[in-house]
Amino acid sequence: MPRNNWIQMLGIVAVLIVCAALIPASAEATIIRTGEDTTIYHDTVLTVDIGDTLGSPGTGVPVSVILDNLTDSVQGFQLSITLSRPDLMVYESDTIATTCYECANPPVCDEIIEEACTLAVVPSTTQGTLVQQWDFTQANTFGGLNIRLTGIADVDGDQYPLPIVPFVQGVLIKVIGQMACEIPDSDSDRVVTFDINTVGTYFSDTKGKVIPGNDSVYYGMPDTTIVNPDTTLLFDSLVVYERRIRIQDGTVTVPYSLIGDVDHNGVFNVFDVVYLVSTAFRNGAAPCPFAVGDLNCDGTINVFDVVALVNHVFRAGPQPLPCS
Ligand SMILES: [Ca+2]
Ligand SMILES: [Ca+2]
Ligand SMILES: [Ca+2]
Repeated sequence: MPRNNWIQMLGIVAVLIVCAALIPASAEATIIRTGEDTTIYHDTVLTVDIGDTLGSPGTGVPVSVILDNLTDSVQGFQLSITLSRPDLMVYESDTIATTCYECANPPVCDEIIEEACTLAVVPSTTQGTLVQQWDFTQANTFGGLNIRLTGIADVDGDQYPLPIVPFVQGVLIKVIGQMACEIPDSDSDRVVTFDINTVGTYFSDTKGKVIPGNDSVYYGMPDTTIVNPDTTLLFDSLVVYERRIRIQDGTVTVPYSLIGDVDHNGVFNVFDVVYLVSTAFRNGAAPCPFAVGDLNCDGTINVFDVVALVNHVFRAGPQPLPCS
């Protein structure tokens, strides 16, 4: 080969080396998909958990709805719940005239419309909850078994109170379960289920958008293997992350009664005697169920039942037993 050709060749090689140095390494990376399977992972952005509590006959038991919002600020909510056992839990709701709030342009609630309406209101409390300061919260019932819990942080537009910011876990609202009185111990199925309906359950952010919104699904490619550094990226599969709300239903279980423990606190003491004296001599309300106060099993509550209870509480007499 002539000398000039050598110089020419060396020049070309030098230019190639310079060019290679100028090209970013990533420009040469190739992406190889080795699998076609699509894996769907659920990325929980908010959880609602009603939890499990005990409710003695005749009592009002606070049922807490626990909220854990992981990504979005919560400015409003609606929970639709169905109760499973009208024989164990009844809502003595009050019908009241009140103000209802509607979203003007759903799904973006840039304006809230106020209107007069009549509601059957279920006992509930926001005391000590995340929504204690909210402008509007309410629990309503439709036919006793279906209840709806609603709340809007700021109705009057004064930017107060602030929404529930992410990572603040706590009680959203407490609905008071009104336990039936006559739940005899012979009833073996003693569980009321609080079943949250996904249709009719919403959480909204500060712009009135539903959480999670339409932009809720995103795609990712984990399981990445770098086969040849800076050149080839290998993906096993396409992975889809779906943002979602996780909902945990709750229960209220009716504990079995102790005959004579008329206030259902698990111990026999002077307060049970006072309760029973009130029933026997002062037209006070009968215990729930009636049988826990009828210690001698004669179908009435009178001085003999009080004597039997006093005998057990103060004189180490035998513990009253269920009627056989
Ligand atoms: Ca306000
Ligand atoms: Ca007691
Ligand atoms: Ca009796």
